Amino acid sequence: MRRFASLAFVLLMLPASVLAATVQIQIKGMNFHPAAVSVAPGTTVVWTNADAFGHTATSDTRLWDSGMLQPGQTFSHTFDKPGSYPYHCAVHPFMTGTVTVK
Ligand SMILES: [Cu+2]
Repeated sequence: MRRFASLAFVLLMLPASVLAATVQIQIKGMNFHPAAVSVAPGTTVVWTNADAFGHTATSDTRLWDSGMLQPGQTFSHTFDKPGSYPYHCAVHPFMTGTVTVK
């Protein structure tokens, strides 16, 4: 019975991790694709540098900073609180994007 209880507990805990959403953003052609994403709280955003040179994904308010992402490298950040989160590339400040959490 105790064994069943722990199994039930494991099954109950599964959905949270399985359903935790991930959104992919490609850094390509000196742009973020897509530049604007809207996600639910708890979503992990993954940036992948698909360009041939380095970029960053840097929060305008310093909430996160990927540091230099070389070609092929990824960076992820989980957004828990609703709000609008603008970011840019520190190397190319004209590269901008926004993550909206709601
Ligand atoms: Cu850049």
